[in-house]
Parts: sequence; structure tokens; C-alpha cells
Amino acid sequence: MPAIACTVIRGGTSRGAYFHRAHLPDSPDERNATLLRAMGGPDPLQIDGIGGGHPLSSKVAVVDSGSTEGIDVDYLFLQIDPAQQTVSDMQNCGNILAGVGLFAINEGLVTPGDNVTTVRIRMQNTGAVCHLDIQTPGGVVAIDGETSIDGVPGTAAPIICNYLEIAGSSCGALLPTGNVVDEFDGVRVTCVDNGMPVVAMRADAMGISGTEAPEVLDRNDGLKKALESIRLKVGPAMGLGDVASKSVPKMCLVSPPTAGGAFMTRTFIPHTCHKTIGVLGAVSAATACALPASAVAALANIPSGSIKTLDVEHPAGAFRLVLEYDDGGSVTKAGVIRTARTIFKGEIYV
Ligand code: NQM
Repeated sequence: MPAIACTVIRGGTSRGAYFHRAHLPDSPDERNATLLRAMGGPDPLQIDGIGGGHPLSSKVAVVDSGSTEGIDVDYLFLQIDPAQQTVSDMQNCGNILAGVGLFAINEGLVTPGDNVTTVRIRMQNTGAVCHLDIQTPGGVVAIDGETSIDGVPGTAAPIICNYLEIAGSSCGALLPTGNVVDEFDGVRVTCVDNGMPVVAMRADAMGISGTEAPEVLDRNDGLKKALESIRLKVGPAMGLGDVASKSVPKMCLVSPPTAGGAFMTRTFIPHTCHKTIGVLGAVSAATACALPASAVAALANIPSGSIKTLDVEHPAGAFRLVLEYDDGGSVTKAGVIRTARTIFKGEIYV
């Protein structure tokens, strides 16, 4: 049975298997079969592999040296759906991205500086770019620190993530349907792609308060059916084609904030409710809430000004992000703080 070098890293509020591209087969079909085997398919529990039986712990990063000017590292994100046994490259993942810098430094793809190392990453899924600032005192990646993120126990060293030019990353436009508001199955929605294709709608329009626990929503078959019916119609309208076996768009149910943040969220990614919220999912949801005429704007408290610091509330707390707008009202930069930790490094038998 062949063995492949693999590092398991918690990136933000997700956990993934990180591979050097050269260690995986070149052919996408062979690569996907290898990854399904590594994560533990075909079985929703992923009992015969290292996936955690949940979309948030069934993620893969394929990392390589940067192939373009101004880029240190290329990163391909692959979502393995444990239930459907699919491998999708249709989306970015900002949580797993938070671990790419430390993987790249530890693998010798990037030489660390003495204090802070900026790693410039190109997301191969969409071509979008993110600059990570990693603490590297004395040229060594810091793991311990005082930063906590909701959804992860304890504290760790901060990783500053600055996303650049992410509008329309997967769909080609910030408002992929060309409208601020659309209606599907009688529900008003705002479809946004600011790094992640997201369909934002009022939670009360779907018959929930929007503060239910994710486990409760995961058992609500009526809600899941209604969301999937909308999603299958929205997908082609957003230019994503038939999304039946794709991990996008994400479905974000918005309600008023409950803890002084900008707004509350419950996000289906797309068939399971997120325990928190994805990084770029939060950026897109906040962008939808900040559009004055959107389907969800009236529920949100959005600060004025061209630099907006927002707390996006989610089931485990809140997610702080900073959106920078240009004079034309477009988001030019999105900043978030994450942490990451190498959990395990070794060889995986496939
Ligand atoms: O939106 C989950 C996660 C994500 C994606 C998902 C993410 C992002 O929390 O950038 O991080 O939406 O499937 O890892």
C-alpha cells in the first residue's frame, strides 16, 4: 500500500490534510481517488481514513511553490463531501488557507523572516490572492499566542489574512445574477460572490428564528429541503451551472444580532449547518448585508465609512472582519484574524 507525506493542520475553525502537490498524482481523477481513500471513503463516517465525518474536517489543501510573479505559494482547496463522496474544487476556503503559510514555511517552500513573514498565496480555485502575516520570531513559526477565535478552544499565535480583489471570484461578478434581490420559491434572496458564492436570505422567511443550534437545524428536514430547492434554482442563475453535487453556493440565513454584532447567521455549506461560519462566506454575507437594498440589509447594523469593522455573529460566537471599500463602493480588501496549528505530520497509507 503506497504511503504519501501528509500534514494535518487546524486552519481557523476547520481541519484539513495538507499535501505537497508533487506528492499527489497529476491526473485529477487519480488524485481525487487517492484523497477519497486518504479521508476514508466511501463512508460518511470516514472510519477508514483521517476525515472527521463532517464537511469542516474533511478538507484538503494541495500546496506548491508560486508559479506567478509576486506569489510565493499556489494553493488548491478540495472539499471532500463525506456524505456524497464527492471531491469539489468549486470553492475557496479561507479557514484552511490560514494553515497554508505554516505548511509552506515548514516544508521549505517559503523562507521565514526574523519577526513576521508575509506569505503571498494564490488560490488556484479562483485565482484570488491572499497575503498572510505569520509570526516567525527568530525564523521559526510561532504557534503559541494570546489570540482566540470563536469555535476553537484556547489561544494561539495570530495569523493576519488580507484578501485582495475577491469580488466575483467564482461567478465572475459580485452580484452574479445582475440583481441586488431575486426571488426563488417565493423567498427574497441576495446572491453575492465576494470570495465565496453565498445566497443570503432572512431566517424568518424560511420559518426559523435564526438562533437555533446547528444540530437542531441539521435535523430540520423541511428546512433543508426548502433550502436545496432554492439552491438548485439559484446555482444556474449565479452562473455556477447545475450545483446538485457542488459545494457552492452556500445558503446563509440572516437574523438580527443578539450580542452587539452586525448580524446573526446560520449557514448551510450547503447541506450541513456550519458550526461557525466560513471566512469568505462571512465576507460575502457581510457584503450582502451592507448593500442597502438587499434582502437582508434591514436586519443588520452596518457601520458607515469606507473601512468597516464588523462582528458577524454565528452559532459559536462572532467573527470579526474588516472590509475596505473604494470610492465606487466596491470592497477592495477584506482582513480577518485566524489561528492555525500543525496537529500531525507523517505518512498516510492509501
Ligand atoms: O468560506 C466552510 C470553512 C468553510 C469555508 C464552507 C471557508 C470560507 O469554515 O472561506 O472557510 O463554507 O464550506 O472552512
